[in-house]
Amino acid sequence: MTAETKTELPQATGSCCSSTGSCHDGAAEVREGGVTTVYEVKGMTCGHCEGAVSSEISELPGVTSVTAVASTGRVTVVSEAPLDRDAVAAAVDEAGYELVGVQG
Ligand SMILES: [Cu+2]
Repeated sequence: MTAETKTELPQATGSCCSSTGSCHDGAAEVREGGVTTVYEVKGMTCGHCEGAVSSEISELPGVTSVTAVASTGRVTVVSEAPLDRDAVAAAVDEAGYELVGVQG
C-alpha cells in the first residue's frame, strides 16, 4: 500500500505558533530553560494597563519576560520555572486588575 496519507498536517489553526516559531500545544512548555505561560487578565484597556501588569509580574522571582496585550486580555509570561498561580494573581491584583484564568 502506498496510500500513505500525510501525517504532518499543516498548521491550519494559526493560533499555536509563538513568536519564536515553535509550534506546540501547552501553555507551560519548557524550552531553553524557560517556561511560557499565558494568563488571562480582566480589566486591561490600554497600553498603560499593559505596562502596569507587566511591571508587577516582572517583579516576581524567576520571571524573564512579560508581554501583556490589552486587546486580548492575555499576558504571556516567560519564567525560569513554573510560577505559582497565586503569586501571579497577587501581582495582577497589585497592578489593579484581575487574573481570571490560565491557558493550557
Ligand atoms: Cu489602561
